[in-house]
Amino acid sequence: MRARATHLLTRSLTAVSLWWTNAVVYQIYPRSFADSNGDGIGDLAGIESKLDYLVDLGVDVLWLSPIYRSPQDDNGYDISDYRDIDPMFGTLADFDRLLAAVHERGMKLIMDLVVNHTSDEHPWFMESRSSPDNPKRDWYWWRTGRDDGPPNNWGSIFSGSAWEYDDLTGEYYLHLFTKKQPDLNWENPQVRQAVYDLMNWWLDRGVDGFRMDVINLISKHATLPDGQQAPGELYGDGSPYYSEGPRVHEFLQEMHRAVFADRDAELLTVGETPGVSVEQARLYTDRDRHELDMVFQFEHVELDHGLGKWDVRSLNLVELKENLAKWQYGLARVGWNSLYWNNHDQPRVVSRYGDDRNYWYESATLLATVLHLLRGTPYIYQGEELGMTNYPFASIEQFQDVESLNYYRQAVDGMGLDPRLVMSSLQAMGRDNARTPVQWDDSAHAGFTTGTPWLPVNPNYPRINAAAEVADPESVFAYYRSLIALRHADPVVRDGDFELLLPADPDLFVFTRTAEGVRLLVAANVGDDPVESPVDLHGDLVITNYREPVGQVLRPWEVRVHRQEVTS
Ligand code: TEU
Ligand code: CA
Repeated sequence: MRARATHLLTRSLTAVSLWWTNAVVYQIYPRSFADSNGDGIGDLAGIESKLDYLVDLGVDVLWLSPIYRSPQDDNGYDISDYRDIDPMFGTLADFDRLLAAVHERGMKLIMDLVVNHTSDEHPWFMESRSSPDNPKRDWYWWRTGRDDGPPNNWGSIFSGSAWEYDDLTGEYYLHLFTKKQPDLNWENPQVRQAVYDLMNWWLDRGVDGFRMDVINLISKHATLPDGQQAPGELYGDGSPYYSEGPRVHEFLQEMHRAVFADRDAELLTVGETPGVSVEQARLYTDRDRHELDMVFQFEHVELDHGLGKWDVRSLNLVELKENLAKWQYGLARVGWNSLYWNNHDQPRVVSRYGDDRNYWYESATLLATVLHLLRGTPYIYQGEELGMTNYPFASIEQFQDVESLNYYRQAVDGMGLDPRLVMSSLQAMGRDNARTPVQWDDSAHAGFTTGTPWLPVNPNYPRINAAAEVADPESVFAYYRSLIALRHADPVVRDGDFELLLPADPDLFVFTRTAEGVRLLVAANVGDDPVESPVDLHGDLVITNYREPVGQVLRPWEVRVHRQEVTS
């Protein structure tokens, strides 16, 4: 009897203290969300004007992509002042007003913490580069060259070398991303303390936590050795020496002590950890290690990568099911999953893994259902709840994202690839697909701005827009609202044990969630042909994306969730 009582107590403590296990997070990319002053760029006042829309959707937490002062080389992921708002978004007073309005509505707000690197226009870097004996020289990774070239062969994640020569002092500095994003040296305790101070500054201001940008890259192997360089490759792969580095867990536990341990507010931390494995994710999210609440892993959004992001191949459903199940089983007892298809770096999932031409509504809602019925915390990216699609890019001139432009130059000019081939990769996978303005209504520029949007609005906005969908009980928006309500109402959605059925079936994604004598059966037909379900589809129909079920047949992109009593 005692064991059960302890178990129930633990579960109830879990339910209370880990509020975010039952929450849905909504990511806002501010520059593309809503423009209040007609300059064509989204801003804080624009966000504030849409809070009631988000309350109607039912989300619990808002994650804002960076709004700090920035030269915008990487759309704000290059920060030059962590304690100020970039004027294009507004002021600190605007932020305080937005935060109060979010809290008044019972929602929380987390900031995007980018501390693997700063902007090269941050005062810290300006001082560091000024002379080799500047007190902040060691706040970044400076090295002398080798054989008239960079200190090692690492390539930047955004193409080119990961090193930039600075003729002011005749040395190179490390930048895993653009040359305007120099990497901070986390080996230096002064750097770590400066980061903890700015985190405390924002928490003292009332924010409810952080999404932490590439937080698994902050610990480098201090000797910075060359990486493997395949024949024909322009650069070596340094990731074994900067990803999941030797001190990353030490740093995160130190951060927890310095920033979170003594706070009784209900906070949320989610680390963006490209390349992380399930085993490593358990270390990051194990409650007993006091590091992070959850992490974003990337395996399920790299299943269509061939030799890399730009070598696009079609998705294999069996691989997807196997991968999602691995993460469900892997974090079932220790840690917690984040659940996402979309963000500001990924193409729109209805275009990528769905069918945005022939089964737009059905595939958008099927993908939403299979994700939101998994165990973990779902993240909705702005416009995903409307079924927004990739943009029909036709020429390189239409792209704005530095990652895409750098890749195009390196591929075409540096490697002599066919521009048409490179363009097809960018059209499928370019980050600008996720960054076109949110489509609010069918007025000019979809109601995003009264000016000229910084990036064109998708021409399908007359059909796909919030005004039309909020009013339509059979819209993608209405479906997302029902999924969120289901998560809030049904404890089995949060707690239920996951089991994958029919793992080898090439068309059906079928799994169950079981807890407290109840089983939810999720059955999805991921394709264009009707399929007779080999699993008996019985029990109360909880949610579905077709009007009426037809026996045991799942029609194209049909998904059903049945509730069953568990007798055994
Ligand atoms: O992205 C980190 C990351 O893994 C990128 O390589 C991203 O996944 C890639 O663009 C996908 O092809 C984070 C931010 O989310 C991204 O917007 C920033 O550009 C990057 O870090 C640098 O801050
Ligand atoms: Ca604006």
